[in-house]
Parts: sequence; structure tokens; C-alpha cells
Amino acid sequence: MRVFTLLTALCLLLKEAQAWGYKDGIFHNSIWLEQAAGVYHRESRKGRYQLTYKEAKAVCKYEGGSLATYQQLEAARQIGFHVCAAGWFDRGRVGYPIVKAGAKCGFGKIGIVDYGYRLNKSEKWDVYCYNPNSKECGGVLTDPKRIIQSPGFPDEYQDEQICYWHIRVKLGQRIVLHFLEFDVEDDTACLADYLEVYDSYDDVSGFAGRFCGEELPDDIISTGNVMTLKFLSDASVTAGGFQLHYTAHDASQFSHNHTHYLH
Ligand SMILES: *[C@@H]1O[C@H](CO)[C@@H](O)[C@H](O)[C@H]1NC(C)=O
Ligand SMILES: *[C@@H]1O[C@H](CO)[C@@H](O)[C@H](O)[C@H]1NC(C)=O
Ligand SMILES: [Ca+2]
Repeated sequence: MRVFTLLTALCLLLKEAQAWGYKDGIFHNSIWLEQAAGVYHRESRKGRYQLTYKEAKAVCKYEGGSLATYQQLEAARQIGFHVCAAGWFDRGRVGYPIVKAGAKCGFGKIGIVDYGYRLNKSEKWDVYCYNPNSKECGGVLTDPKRIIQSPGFPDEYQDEQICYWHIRVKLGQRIVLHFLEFDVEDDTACLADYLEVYDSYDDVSGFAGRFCGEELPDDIISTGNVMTLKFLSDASVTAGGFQLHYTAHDASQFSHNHTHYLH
């Protein structure tokens, strides 16, 4: 048994909480809405502002999508998509969507902060992708317990799917993931199809594991009241898919503070 001690996302959460606040005991942040409009923000695995235009296009394509257009980005912004990081979008334009004016981000402006069409396509930024298919799965889950399934389950999942499930339960609770069935195209590094689990409100920080193959992953317990699951399938070979459930438990029920147990 491997034991992972993860860095807690608490600092980040507190920082975000000041900016966005809580409603009905549930932490609200616009990042959860990105799925609704099919637009999402990505940065390089190497970190912020590391993608040339060509690489940015490749990132979106890899996930079955394409660069977002200005209109798609604006549509997402209008339902609360707020990201403080400049990224490439359609036709070599760079900018970012601002919902809430702040001194540190967007020069106090609200709207798409537009850096215009970049002449130098070797400049490095993040990227905004659009994938209409990603609407068909995933979502924001706030119930104290739920079943999560791969798209189409119990049928095989299809190629080129991308799903994000953002789980957020009440403050002071922790989330326990328990896998019921698991069958995802197998390869050694899980580069083809995979399910990823993050101990945070996004899929950038708090990486907790990447799974593929047929082995049922062990239970995973969050450190805080949020968790993100990401499922991605590539362009060929599908499998049976997965089914898991999560349940919310009061943090006081756990004897370990900030520790996760993975297989
Ligand atoms: C284009 O941008 C890259 C990366 O910022 C820089 O290294 C390069 O010098 C720029 N090219 C021109 C012609 O300005
Ligand atoms: C959690 O950690 C705190 C201090 O680090 C400790 O006092 C407390 O007993 C721990 N709680 C549990 C349930 O282990
Ligand atoms: Ca596949």
C-alpha cells in the first residue's frame, strides 16, 4: 500500500473564498461553470504561460476540442466564467474573461480583456478551448452522495470524450470516493484514456491519481470539501467504462487530517 500525503489546497481555497464566498454552505467559484458553455481554460503541464499558438491548438485538439472563439469565450463569461490568466483563443487572439472587477486582474475592467491578434505566434500564453461534446458528461455535484459514471455507462464510452465532475459538499465535510466498476483502455502510463482525481476545485493543483486498466482503484478521501474528476478518452479503442460513488462525511469522522490512501 502506498500512502500519499498531499499538500492541502486550503491556502488556495481561503484565497478564492475571499474573492467568491460561500452560499448555502457550498463554495462557489466560476470555474465550475466553465463546463456549461463548453469553454475551458488550460495551461501547460509545465505551468502558466508556456504554450505557443501551435502548442495551444494541439492542447485543445488532444482533448477533442478546438480553440474557443471570442463569442464562445464571451458566452461563457456571461454565465460566470472568470479566469485571471491570458490565453490563446481562436485565430491567434489572446485574452481572458473577467466577470468581477479587481485591481489585480483585468485592470479593473469587466468583459474579455483582449490583447488582440498576436503577430508573434511564438509568444507563450495559456489557452482557452471549446468542446461542445464535453457538455454531455460531468458537471457540478453538490449532493451529499451521488453515483458518477463514464458517459453512456453501462455501455462502452466513446472516443474523444472529456468530462469534468466538480464535487463540492458542505464546508467541514470531506468526500470519500468509492469505485464500483472500472474498465478503461489500458496502457502503461495511462496516456490514452484515463480518469484523474484532484484534491482541489480544478484539475491543475492537488493531483491525487490517474487511473486506467481494469484494476479497481482504492477509496480516495479528500482533504477539503471539494474534489475534481476528469475523464478523457482519445481517438481510438474504448472500454467498459467506470462507475463510482462519492459520499460526504463530517471531517471529525476521520482519524487522519490531511492524508489520502491510494492503492
Ligand atoms: C516572439 O516571441 C518569442 C517568445 O516571447 C521571442 O523569443 C521572440 O524574440 C519574438 N520574436 C519577435 C520577432 O519579436
Ligand atoms: C488533526 O491535527 C491537529 C493538529 O495538527 C491535531 O491536534 C488533531 O488531533 C488532529 N485530528 C485528528 C482527528 O487526528
Ligand atoms: Ca481510447
